[in-house]
Formats: sequence, structure tokens, C-alpha cells
Amino acid sequence: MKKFLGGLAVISMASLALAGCASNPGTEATGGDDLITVGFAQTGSESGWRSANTESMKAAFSEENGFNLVFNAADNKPEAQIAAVRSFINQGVDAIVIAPIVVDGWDDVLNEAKDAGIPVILEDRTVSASEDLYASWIGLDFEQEGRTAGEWVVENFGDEGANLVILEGTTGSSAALDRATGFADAIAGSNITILDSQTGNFTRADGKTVMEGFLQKYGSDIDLLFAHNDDMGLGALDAIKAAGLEPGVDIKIVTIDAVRDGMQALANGEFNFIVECNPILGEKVAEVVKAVLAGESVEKSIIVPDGAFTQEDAIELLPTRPY
Ligand code: GYE
Repeated sequence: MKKFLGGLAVISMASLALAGCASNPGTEATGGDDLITVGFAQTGSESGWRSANTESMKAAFSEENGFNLVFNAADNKPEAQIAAVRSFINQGVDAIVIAPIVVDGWDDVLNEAKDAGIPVILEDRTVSASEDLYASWIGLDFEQEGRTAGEWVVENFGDEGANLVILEGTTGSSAALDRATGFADAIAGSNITILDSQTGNFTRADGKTVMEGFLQKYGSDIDLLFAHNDDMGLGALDAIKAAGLEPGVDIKIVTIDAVRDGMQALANGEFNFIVECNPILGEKVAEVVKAVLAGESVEKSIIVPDGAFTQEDAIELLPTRPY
């Protein structure tokens, strides 16, 4: 909780600083010429986290704040996302922001942006390409999120042992890769048995379908579910109930994100633990874009801190949860 509040403080100070700029925009507010044109290549709209992230980005990259935002959502298709970035380069935008769907495949287009003199800033997920090809990354410690989830599992079920199934996020995304690494680290050497682990693409629909498959195969042998995000966990709730089992009781559930619907499920006792992943990155990203364009030096990686929540936390926080 301490960590969580600290994170909020960092963000709100950044927002205040930006609000300060926006309240005195001079002639930039309406004059198209003075606006900074930013192309933003979003992954798609797979989850509640993603909606909150998109909203945060659109609010921060407003005309009022001095930006002309060109928004693209790639429906979680890596080729479509690369095509969007290429089109931003052709349009001659001032800066490009990418929430990369997958880690690999970025070298060519990032080199093209570099050759065109257009700075690239990453938000949310990372890439495997060289750090020289982007100015900064603003995101979360996904490996730590996975580790926190795994530590909770070991703490609560390590002694008696438990059978676990995993719903993974988008294959090849840094969020899924790093969460899997951190989780595996934390449960290594414990009594936890992984029955199965498959991708549910970070969506409710696929979370439900994959959980149905797990339940058909392993039935009530499943003690625990770790879902890489709330949405897949929420989809799995339907499958668990349809199988005549009680989520949160017959099958304990730990997820990542802590969006409102996830926190509601936690408050209801259908989820048992949620590791936070903060989607409100817009103000910070906008601040970094402005700094980069002003020629200031910026940190190569900027990590926004996350917390973790129990049922009691969820009940307390839900009324004021902003997303
Ligand atoms: O956890 C999931 C979203 O990359 C952190 O992507 C993000 C993840 C988030 O679809 O809900």
C-alpha cells in the first residue's frame, strides 16, 4: 500500500506540472502550426487496462496541452502496428509513441524513424531492439508484478501444495513474457504444480474459452488460477460458474491490473488477490515527449510503481477507483 501511494504521488506531481503548462498555453491552444504532432500506435482495445491507458494518453496529448494526436489502434496485429508507425513516419509527425504489441520485429521501422529524425518514445511494453533506437520507455515492472503474484501463491498455498492453471497474455508481448518469468521465479522449488498454461490474449472472451478447456481437462483438480490480467480472469469466472464451481472458493484466483471490474470481483470474493498495473501513463509520456523535443536529456527507462490488493483493500478503494 505504501508503494502504491508513493506511485500515485509521483504521477499527480507530474500532472500538476503539466496542468501548469496547459493553463497558460499562449497562442498554441488553437493555432494548428504550433501544436506538436504525435503519432501514437496503441496495441488495440483488448482490456479494461487498455481502455484506461488510451483515455489517459488522449487526455494528456490534448490540443489544450499543445498536441495534435494522431491515434492508431492496431487490433493487436503486430504487422498493422508496424504499418501504422511507418505511416506516421511518412506523414512527418514530430514524435512517435508506441505501446508495442510484441517485443520482436521492431529494428527496421525504428531505424527508419531514426533516419527520418523522428524520436520514438515507448510506453507500457518494451521491445527487444537496441536502446539506441528509442529515446525513452515509460512503463511498469512486469517481472516484479509476476513475482508478487507468485509470492502470494507460495505464501498461501506453498505448504499444503496446489494445482495451478495459467492464462497468459498476448504471446510475445513483454507484459506476458516478463510476468511469466517473475511468477516462475517466485514459485520455483515450491509445492505448486502447474497443470497447464496457455494464452488467452489478454481478453475476456479468450480467457473464458481457454478456462473452459482447462476445466474440461482437469475438472475440480484445479485449485488455483493465475491470469496475466483481470479481463482473462473475469472471462474465466463465467467458465468456472458454468462448471458448477465457486470462483474464489473452489478455485482461488490471482490476477494483474486492478481495473475497476477486477477490483469489484476482488471485493465480491470471486478473485482473491490482484497485483496492480497502473495504466495512467499519459501525463508522464507527454512530459517526456516534450523534453525529448526540447533536446533535454531524459531517462532511458522510467518505471511507474505498482501496489497489490487484498479483498479488504478492494472494498476500501472501489468507491474512489478512477478506472
Ligand atoms: O496488463 C493488459 C493489457 O501491457 C500492461 O496489456 C499491459 C497489459 C495489461 O491488455 O490488461
